[in-house]
Amino acid sequence: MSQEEPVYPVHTEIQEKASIKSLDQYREIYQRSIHEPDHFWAKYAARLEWFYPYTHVQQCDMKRAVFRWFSGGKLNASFNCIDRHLDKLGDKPAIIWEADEPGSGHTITYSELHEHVCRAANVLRQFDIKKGDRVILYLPMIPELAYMMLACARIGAIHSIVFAGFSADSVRDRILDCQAKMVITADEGLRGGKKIPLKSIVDSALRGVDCVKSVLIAQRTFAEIPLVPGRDHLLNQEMKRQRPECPAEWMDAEDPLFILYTSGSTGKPKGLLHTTGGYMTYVAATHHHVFDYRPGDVYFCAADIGWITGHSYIIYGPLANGATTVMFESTPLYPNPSRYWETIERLKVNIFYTAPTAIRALAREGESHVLKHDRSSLRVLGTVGEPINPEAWEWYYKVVGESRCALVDTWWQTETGGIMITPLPGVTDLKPGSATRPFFGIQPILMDENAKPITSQEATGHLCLARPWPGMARTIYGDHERYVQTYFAPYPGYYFTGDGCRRDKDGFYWITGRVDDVLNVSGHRLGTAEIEAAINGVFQVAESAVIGYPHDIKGQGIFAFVILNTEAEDLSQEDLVSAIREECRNRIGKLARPDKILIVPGLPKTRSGKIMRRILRKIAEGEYKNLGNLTTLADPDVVDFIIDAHKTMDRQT
Ligand code: 7RM
Repeated sequence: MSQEEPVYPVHTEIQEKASIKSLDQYREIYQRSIHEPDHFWAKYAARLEWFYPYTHVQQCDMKRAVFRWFSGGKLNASFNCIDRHLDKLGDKPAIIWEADEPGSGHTITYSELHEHVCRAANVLRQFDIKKGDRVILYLPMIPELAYMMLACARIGAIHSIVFAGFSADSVRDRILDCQAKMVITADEGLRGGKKIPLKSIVDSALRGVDCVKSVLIAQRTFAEIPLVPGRDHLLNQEMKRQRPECPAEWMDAEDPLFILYTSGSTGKPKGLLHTTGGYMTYVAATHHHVFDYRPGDVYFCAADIGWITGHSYIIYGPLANGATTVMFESTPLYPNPSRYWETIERLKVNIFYTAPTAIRALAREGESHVLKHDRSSLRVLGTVGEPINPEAWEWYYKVVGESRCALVDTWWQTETGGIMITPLPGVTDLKPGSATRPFFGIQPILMDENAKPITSQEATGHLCLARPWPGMARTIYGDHERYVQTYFAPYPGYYFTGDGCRRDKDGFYWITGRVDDVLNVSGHRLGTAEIEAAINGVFQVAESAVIGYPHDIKGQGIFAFVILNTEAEDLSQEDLVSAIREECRNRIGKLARPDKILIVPGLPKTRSGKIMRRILRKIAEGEYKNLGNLTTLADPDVVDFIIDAHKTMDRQT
């Protein structure tokens, strides 16, 4: 018996003015995008300004994992985000910087953005940054981050942004992996009233590193910071000295735009490489249709630019479309749980995009914080990063959106560059918890256990994509073989997403979560192997196994099962737990600290030594029976020991 889910129909007022106005129109365009992809994507590429035309729309081969879009064509991402809007939109706000203290930020018009980015680009040149050089940006959510991204793009340097919550070790790993020549940081970050010593973290990260020749420092708090002579320079002083003009480099469509690191199923993060023409075409098209962006709208994506969501939907997509984009430095709870709604009221935000984890955290605080503020400007709400549970969806839709806004649950990945499965505001009837239907040109396929595409409408399987799209990452920087192995080897001829998925009788897609060893904690990707490596770095630890378990706010919490060294049990349980959490924080970052740590005498392993995580996941959920077939375990008794330990832990907490 299939249970009837509630369906929320499209709002006619939104539909009337939307760029795509009906399901029939969507279907017609979708069919064309699949049958004549070159014609379809050429139309969207034409929305950008090109310095020189491309020769082929695409030269792609899913079997060999070779992808080229619009190659031969020349363009510049920074020019497309700024210069081409100057005639008509020079005085229009490009970025509204919403600083940590409510209302203390400022607005940057397109002309001002042009001036800042040109000066910043000239600073990069002054420090010998050339086309193709890698620049690490380790910055908080301040305008300088936007300036430096666009400045890199302007001169053809490749930026790699490292989220400002990552540790010195993580920064160092990324610097070394891409052999960065420059690091740009700030004296301190400021978030929710708390300071983060970014410059000092960079100093630690750079110990023993010789590829980095210079460090530029933006001043956010004007804290006293020591400068290394010859290496460190204050960004602001350097920008002042430069001319406010800088020609945009002609980049090939397939020249790299940026590298962004993300976690995979091994201990080493992958540097996904995105290129210029296809990426820009894709983020501009999706930003326009998915958010039903209309000229004059104030658009607010609350993500951090350190993640792909911020790259594509705070900076490149919105600015390519000449939008006003809000850059938010603070947190949903600072100074109180009204922050988003107060900001939306003050800035008259029309489109708001955030993560399910934030919605759950705010729903818990009660609706009074929302109702206090006028949200009548809102038209479209969005979510991204993880599956949204129907309860949180309904709260967002009804309480925040007053049941009159469209709600787009957008599924996509760092690898995809832009939104892939999503409702469209004027098109899609909504079912809470479903990302609904594919965007134009995207063909989802569900695979069965035998690696065969499932042809029936209703199905559950591993989510693959059957066709290339312009926004896809082209490689893993410095490790093309890993790119091929991770994404194209599991299902030859298809891109494998790493997600599980269900398709219902209406053709709606429901993402069920990762099927590999990647966790999604508050919408952030973390590899279990990365966390295990950090835990194993604690002297007393012999071995560990990390799994995700359902968590009310974070979506997934981190559960670590830890075996101790027999000769090293000289720490109290409490000290050991804090040592492990501290190590995770130091090696990766705060977000990698386990929520639960359980010391166990052994782990459930097969005779070949593979940890059976399925058993650990059940025990973590308090499911001690129905653990499945245990006969393949090397030592079945270990399961009872772990269950006993877990029972004791549950009694204590
Ligand atoms: C944009 C982003 C990607 C992983 C992906 C999924 C999960 C993202 C949704 C979602 C269900 C969604 N990039 N995911 N969006 N799951 N519904 N709307 O988050 O590279 O950091 O993560 O996130 O598992 O594979 S990411």
